[in-house]
Amino acid sequence: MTVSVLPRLLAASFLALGLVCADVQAADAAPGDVSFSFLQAEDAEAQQGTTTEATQDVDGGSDLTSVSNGDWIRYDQIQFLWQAPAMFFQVRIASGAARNVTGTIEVRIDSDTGPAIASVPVASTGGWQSWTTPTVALTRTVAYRHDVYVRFVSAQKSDFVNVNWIRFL
Ligand SMILES: [Ca+2]
Repeated sequence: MTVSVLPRLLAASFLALGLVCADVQAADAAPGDVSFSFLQAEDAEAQQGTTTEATQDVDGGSDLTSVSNGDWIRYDQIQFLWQAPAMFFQVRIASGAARNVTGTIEVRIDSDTGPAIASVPVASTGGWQSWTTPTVALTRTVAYRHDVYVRFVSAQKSDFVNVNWIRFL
């Protein structure tokens, strides 16, 4: 993973410097953000069922919390560069869920009813502020502009995950 992701990150960062300048460093997600920048979970354009709180993660700011089955967030018109189509989905998560509580983070583009292009299984990370960063391969590469839907799925009713940010690599 590291061997394949690193050159892509460098290439994507290089392209970004020329194409979008200071936008890449922006802390807040906004419509038209670039897919490999940090898309803050609390700054999604739309959401259902979630709230935000101050995070204890290393970069500070806020995280998305009170996340349970059926909740979702949406980002509008995210730019996936055609020069470096996204191959991976990365999400910064923490979970203090009980041992019998698990869930999945599902990613879709353009519609929230199509096939998921990424699925991240979630179980307790040891605490609601014990952060980890799983990375999964997309089922296909993604380029150009798309709305991004992130849906939270669980067979249990309990909250199962906190999310600080997402990005695509
Ligand atoms: Ca955040």
